[in-house]
Amino acid sequence: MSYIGKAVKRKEDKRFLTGKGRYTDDIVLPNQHYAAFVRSQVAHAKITNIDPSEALAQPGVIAVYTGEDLKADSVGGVPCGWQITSKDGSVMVEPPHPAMADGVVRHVGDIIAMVIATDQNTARNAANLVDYDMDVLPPVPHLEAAIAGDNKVWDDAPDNVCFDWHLGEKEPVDAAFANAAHVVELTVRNQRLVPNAMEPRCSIGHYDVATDHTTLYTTSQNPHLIRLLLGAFVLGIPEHKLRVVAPDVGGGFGSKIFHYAEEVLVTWASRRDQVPVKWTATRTEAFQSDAHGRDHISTARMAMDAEGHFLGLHIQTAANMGAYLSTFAPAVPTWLYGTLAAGVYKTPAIYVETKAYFSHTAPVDAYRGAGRPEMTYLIERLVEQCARELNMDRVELRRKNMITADMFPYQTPVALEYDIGDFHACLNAGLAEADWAGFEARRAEAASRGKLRGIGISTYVEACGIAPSALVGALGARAGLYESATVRVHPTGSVTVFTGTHSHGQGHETAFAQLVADAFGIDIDAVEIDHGDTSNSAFGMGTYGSRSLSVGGSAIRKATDKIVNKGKKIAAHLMEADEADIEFADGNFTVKGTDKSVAFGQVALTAYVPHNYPIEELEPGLEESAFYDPKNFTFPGGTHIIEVEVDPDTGMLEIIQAVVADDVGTVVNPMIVEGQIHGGLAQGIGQALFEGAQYDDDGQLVTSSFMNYTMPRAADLPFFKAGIHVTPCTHNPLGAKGVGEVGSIGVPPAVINAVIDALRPRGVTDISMPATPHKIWQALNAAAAK
Ligand code: MCN
Repeated sequence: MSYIGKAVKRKEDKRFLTGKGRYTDDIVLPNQHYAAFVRSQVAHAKITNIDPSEALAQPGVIAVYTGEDLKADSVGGVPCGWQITSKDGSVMVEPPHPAMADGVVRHVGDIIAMVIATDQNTARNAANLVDYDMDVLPPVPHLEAAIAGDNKVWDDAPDNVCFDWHLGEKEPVDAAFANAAHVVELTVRNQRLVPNAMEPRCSIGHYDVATDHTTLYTTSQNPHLIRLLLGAFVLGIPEHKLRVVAPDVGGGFGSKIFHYAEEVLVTWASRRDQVPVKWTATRTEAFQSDAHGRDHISTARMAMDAEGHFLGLHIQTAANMGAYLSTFAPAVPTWLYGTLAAGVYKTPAIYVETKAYFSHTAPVDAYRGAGRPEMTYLIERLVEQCARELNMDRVELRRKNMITADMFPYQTPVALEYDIGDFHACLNAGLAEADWAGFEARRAEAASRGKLRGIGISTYVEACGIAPSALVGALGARAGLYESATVRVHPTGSVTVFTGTHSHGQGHETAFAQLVADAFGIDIDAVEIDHGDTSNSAFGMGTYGSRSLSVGGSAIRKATDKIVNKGKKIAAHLMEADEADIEFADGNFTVKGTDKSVAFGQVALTAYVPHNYPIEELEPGLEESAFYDPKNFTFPGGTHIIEVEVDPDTGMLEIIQAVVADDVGTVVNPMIVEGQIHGGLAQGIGQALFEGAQYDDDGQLVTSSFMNYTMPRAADLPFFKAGIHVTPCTHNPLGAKGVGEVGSIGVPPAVINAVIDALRPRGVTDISMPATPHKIWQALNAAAAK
């Protein structure tokens, strides 16, 4: 029986659903101490004095540390993992990022001091007793202020500009605009979001003086990378003396990829005080110090001929980086964004410019989709606007400009080569499922009840499965992006797989087990997936960019292939046959054309009990490792259609229908794939209708709790219809593309296009995210007043 394509129930859910998950916060080490941080309440200030005496006098407090102590111990800053080169050839401005403030605080939540105490309450209470004086300085509280440049964040960045990057060729785009019959322009904001995993970040540093080994338990999506950065760049601990463990992590959504100051501080303090030191974020700390997502303002201009064929596209974006450069932040508004400017269209000339700015706000980095939602939102809003201004049917305009199935592999003008896809098939499937043709009747029926009904579409492609090391290296990545796997077949035929990816909700313990059970023809319960501990897996680049199946799964496939090849040698020996005549299928090694066969389990036992075994030719044991570095990204794509109904008296909005027709390549587990799409959809709808982080003009984060930052709730979300159209990826052995982010990428423009479609009869032609009931109500009233 093949396990590929089967909706196997998730193995990991037993422990999660019975409350038996083991999260970092569940870990209690002997003599564990606790850290609490004194965080800046203002956006920008010079610290003139810190007086820890009252905090230090509290029973149970063993230390209070500041940036001075880090400096005295030569602790390195938190490094950035990606370097961007500007148009003029200069490298980005890369300011220092001390783990605790070096005398100046640069955003609300920046760390001023750390208290270590015997229990959590004592540490938190004592943190409130650390006295400090500050000279408050003028802040750069948001992107607009950063662009205006009246105040600055870093002396090295006089106009607050971190880099000024471009992609594509300007001349052909200028020529396209010179020859255009129509030009349509649109400016949109992709608002700042707070990732908000249910489980806040948590880290425990543990230095063992007896062995001189240091362990960091942490809520990370990529423990190996944390070990590399923390060991080599920040604390100077050799990798063989440093172990990073990321057990059950809870939600990540990107926010737990990055190397955070708190990880540095608990590890450093544990080594210094020789006690385990634990910190768990409060929700407010999470709002203030988790890396945020998005925060772009973009203008896009499309040049078209008289029939609406796209001739040229020019995109200019301002991106907020926050006060410091988080681990992958510079990659987000550049290579993860600009490279998708073609979308699903044949636009022949594209030029993308991105200026990144510093501001006195929390650092911004990858959040589910990272760069791809921003670009998809921009293009799909612009295409909709093109259809409106040219008075053309919005589906027909898309069809006319869409890359056709016979054009793959398709080289875009913005660096990427899409290997395969069928955008028209997804479009047709989506339209049929959504009964697009019947919509006007539904609109009329809603109108008869006094409601405004709208339908919106987005057709998208994204690049994930990051990525070829050679390519990302050329683009500025300071790490490779391969993946590793070790497959250990035990003597009795059961299997443990060590992977460098990390599962925090994506179901790898099931889907990867399906791959292995399928490869060996064994029961899925005989396979266990181990992840998240640098002591176990050879190396790994973790989980993000929807890479785990296509890259990590492919590494597993390479390793299982090696095992099967070795198994053939053992089987040939056991059956006294020529190795070339051995075939392997359904768990049995067979001599071609005969009924002679040995089972996988027998071969495993023979490998470990090597009596009568050709020791000279074959090592005992049955374990193989493999590294897989992909040749290209994978390119999921599809069509998302959202239908909404608005109550014009209140602005309240209901999503009536959500249809997604996605192509994620060969599907390993359709139930997990649907779950991933649903999760992404929830976050996409959250961005479109509810969420948004706001700093006021003083740089205060006014949305710093669930009282004022609206998360989507189950009742806000529709049931959805998912159709899958498969074009298998051409360059990985599984044919799989990524699925983890498609919902958050394709959905926001479909929602906003639907909202505008609903409100257009009342004269509303634009609305920004999040389209809250209040904003909708205001837009309707403003249009009525015109
Ligand atoms: N899968 C499949 N067939 C495919 C593609 C994927 O069966 N053709 C399965 C995979 O085997 C895996 C899951 O779907 O079990 C997701 O695979 P993939 O698309 O490779 O994505 P990753 O596992 O690398 O997950 C990362 C992605 C990202 S980038 C974010 S952000 C995100 C997401 O996954 N964060 C999540 N999904 C999340 N889900 C949960 N519950 N929590 C998060 O923090």
